[in-house]
Amino acid sequence: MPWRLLRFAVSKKHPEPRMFTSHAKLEPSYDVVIIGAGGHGLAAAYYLARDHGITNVAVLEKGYIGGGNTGRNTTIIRSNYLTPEGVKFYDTSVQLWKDLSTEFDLNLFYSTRGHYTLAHTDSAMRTMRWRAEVNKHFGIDSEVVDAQDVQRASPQMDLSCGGHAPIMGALYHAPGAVARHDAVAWGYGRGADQRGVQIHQQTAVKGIELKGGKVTGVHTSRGFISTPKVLCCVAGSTPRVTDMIGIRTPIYVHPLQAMVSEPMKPWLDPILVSGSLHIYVSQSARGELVMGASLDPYEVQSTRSTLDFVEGLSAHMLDMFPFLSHAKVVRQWAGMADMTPDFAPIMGKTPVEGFYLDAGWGTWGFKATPVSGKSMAHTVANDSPHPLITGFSLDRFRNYALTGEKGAASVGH
Ligand code: PYC
Repeated sequence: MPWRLLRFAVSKKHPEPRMFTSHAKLEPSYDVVIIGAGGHGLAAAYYLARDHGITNVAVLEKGYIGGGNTGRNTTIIRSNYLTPEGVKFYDTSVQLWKDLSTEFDLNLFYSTRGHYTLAHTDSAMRTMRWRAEVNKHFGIDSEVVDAQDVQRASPQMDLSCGGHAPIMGALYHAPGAVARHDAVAWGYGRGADQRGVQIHQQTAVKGIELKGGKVTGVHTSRGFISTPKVLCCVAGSTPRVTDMIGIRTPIYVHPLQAMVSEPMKPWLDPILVSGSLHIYVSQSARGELVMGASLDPYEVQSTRSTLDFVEGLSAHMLDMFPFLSHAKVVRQWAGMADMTPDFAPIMGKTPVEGFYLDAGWGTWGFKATPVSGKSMAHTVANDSPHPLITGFSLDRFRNYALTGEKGAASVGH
């Protein structure tokens, strides 16, 4: 390393600015406590401060910021959903995503690539047409394309997929994008911190205090905090928190695994998804193929990853791209997906006054980070659900009014 650079790096005159402040202690009370410093919790804190002037907020994180599903997903952003509720919600998110790097003055590597959901059967083609029609109705750029269009977008692909699952066509969604996931947590965290929000890492929630059916405080590993409002944004740990106050949700938790290849020269421009081959793949800015598959087929609250997963996903990747047979896998990991029966999230108020839920993000939470933060901040500040999330309320399960989004899930289930 050149001496001049080293001297600069070790000089006390040029300290590296921290992304956010480390607070030595918790305050005795806050206006709002947010559980979970992933993208959703930090985004809600940011918009509470920026849009509603509520800054006496603590974000509590039992680990480190962005260490849960925010840092464990495959970073796909899209709005080609199936229900009107889903399409409007995720389209708002895509619009917010586009300006975030400028707003944070932090490069999120937001990269619009185009997103192909491949169809290998007649029934998949029918679902793609259905999605395309709903999308167009709401002004979203989606269309059904044929197999030759897919081949032009990805000339390296074996369209017969090893002969098991020939590609018939795809839903093409031009706005489909990827972004750098950990930077999203840092951007929201820094923005919230600059506006007075306190972020407390290594602070686990042990219990929630209720009086007369209302939230009055939170017991943490570092002491008690009083607060009238708690927002829970903990993805796969949701049942642990809702159990603390006796709220029942239909959430079930399955691991979702992912892996990356060694870096390669850029060759894969679009994002490709196949529900039949259980693949989604994109190439990151540093050249790695970022790949994922279906949920693990059993309920378990764990982030261990398995050889079985690498073997299964690699086999399907080779069906599509046989030339990758010598490519190395360099990392694998897992997140905990909080699944709902209708594949839509659970957002809003709950039967406990002052307890708000942002959950049920299953395998689709990263892309919703900006809009979930904005709409949950509105909901908490006004104690009333934001209009974009009324289709995602917890009581839809009691009222048999589901928001069936399964046909738009990228992952085969
Ligand atoms: O919903 O786009 C998605 C997705 C990608 C990977 C898992 N889910």
